[in-house]
Amino acid sequence: MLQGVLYVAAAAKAAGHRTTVVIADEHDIGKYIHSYKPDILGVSCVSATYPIARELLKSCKKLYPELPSIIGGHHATFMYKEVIEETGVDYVCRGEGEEVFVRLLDSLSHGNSFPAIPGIVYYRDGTYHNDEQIALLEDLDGLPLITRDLLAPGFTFSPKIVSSRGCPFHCSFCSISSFYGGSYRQRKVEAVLADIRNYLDWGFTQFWFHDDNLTVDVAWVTEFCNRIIAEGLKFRWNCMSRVDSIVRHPELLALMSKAGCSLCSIGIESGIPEVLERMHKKINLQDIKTAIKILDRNKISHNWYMILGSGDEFDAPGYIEQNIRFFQSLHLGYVLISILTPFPGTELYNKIKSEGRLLHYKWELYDAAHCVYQPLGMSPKALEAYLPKAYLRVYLSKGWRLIPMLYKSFRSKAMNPSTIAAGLWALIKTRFLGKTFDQALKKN
Ligand code: B12
Ligand code: SF4
Repeated sequence: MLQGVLYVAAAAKAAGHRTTVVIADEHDIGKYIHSYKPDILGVSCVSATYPIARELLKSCKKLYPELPSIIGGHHATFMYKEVIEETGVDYVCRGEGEEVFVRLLDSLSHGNSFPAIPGIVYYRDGTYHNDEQIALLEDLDGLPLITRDLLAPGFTFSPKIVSSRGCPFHCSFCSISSFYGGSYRQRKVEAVLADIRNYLDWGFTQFWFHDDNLTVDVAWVTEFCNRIIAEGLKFRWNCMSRVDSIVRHPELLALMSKAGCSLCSIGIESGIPEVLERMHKKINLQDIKTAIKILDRNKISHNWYMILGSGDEFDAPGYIEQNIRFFQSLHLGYVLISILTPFPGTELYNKIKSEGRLLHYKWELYDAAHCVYQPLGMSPKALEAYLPKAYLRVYLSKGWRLIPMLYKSFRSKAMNPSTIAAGLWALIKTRFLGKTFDQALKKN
């Protein structure tokens, strides 16, 4: 369940509206519309799942022409013109939806279907209205609590924590900085702890931080951890961090471990210094090795992201091999390997598009398992073929160390065996059974 839509639903509920969140496609949305009789249909997606959202919106427009609809998320924010044109959706939410969606509901309830709300885009009389800016919240402390009752019965609820939004870095393949206009905003420690206490009261003991980069503000994390320890709050938590923060602040990792952090997910992306430089990653190979030692020393499991491809002349077999060899050489935890994908809103997308090297707009293939651009030094298929090979080589290079690593992670609940099994099954379906990403996500 995408967290963003839950936040939007929670904000609408807090403003006095009735909301229900479901996971649906064009085939089963009808039954929810019949049961809940909504006044508006809100949809969320990323690029890879946009085709599901598109078919759903198109079929709803046909079957329920009077039902207004709105879509949000990163893909819709950057591709709003195409999205409106292809789906017939009434509104696109560009940016954060909590405030602007509630303002739209108010306008609709007063009979105004074409309000001037920056970020709520609609097409009328040959013009896109309200599309000049991406809506951002001024203050994250007013964020509502995500509660189980937002979901329709039968959907599983696992609470996530968002303590900040945005990131001060500008990695070329990531849409965070353009989505949040380069801003980084935090909630107060007390507000985050209040969410956590609520979830603990309901019996949850394990949380994922959905922050893009939890360790941006060392003072914030230090205060947060000290409060957890002082109040004796018992729970495990996982987060996303960066190599440079870990190396610069090893003492912070020791404190995070003491406060229950069991897993850090970190983007290494490449083992080639020039590629890291061009990605604006701002990390170096020595620091990667040091960060791993610090995490191991503090008994925090680690999960590393690796990207095959660079978008420039480093897209050649020799460099891909060099990249894989670097990952094989590391004393690693989990490794998640992606094919470089130019997502809308990123510097990479603009570059590849302006060079005429985007192969197509089959968004279901923008799943980081397919190559959707023309590499300079090899074929797209040859780059894709490295994905299963890289997985095998990187994991087999760990040999027997894989067994204690898996055992430790399962015991500490840093990794859930069923999530790993589902991930592997989706990988097998996309890579070896010829399924697209959205087909792989479906149960049958
Ligand atoms: C956590 C996360 C995941 C988790 C999701 C778990 C979950 N249950 O949500 C996992 C690991 C599963 C995941 C998977 C993937 N992810 Co991801 N993920 C994220 C991450 C880091 C946080 C998401 C989040 O909770 N954000 C916080 C919420 C509050 O923000 P939000 O979702 O944008 O929602 C706000 C607005 O967009 C808007 N909004 C959103 N929907 C709607 C709907 C309506 C009606 C309205 C009005 C407004 C609205 O209002 C919301 C509240 O402000 C984001 C980065 C980010 N900061 O968003 C990447 C991100 C969303 N993921 C991304 C990608 C590419 C993927 C994968 C395709 C990667 C892959 N190789 O498989 C898959 C796709 C999975 C899928 N089927 O959707 C990209 C999307 C880019 C794109 N254009 O597609 C992002 C932006 C990362 C990036 N830097 O590029 N992801
Ligand atoms: S990849 Fe991570 S560090 Fe880089 S801009 Fe995105 S969120 Fe920030």
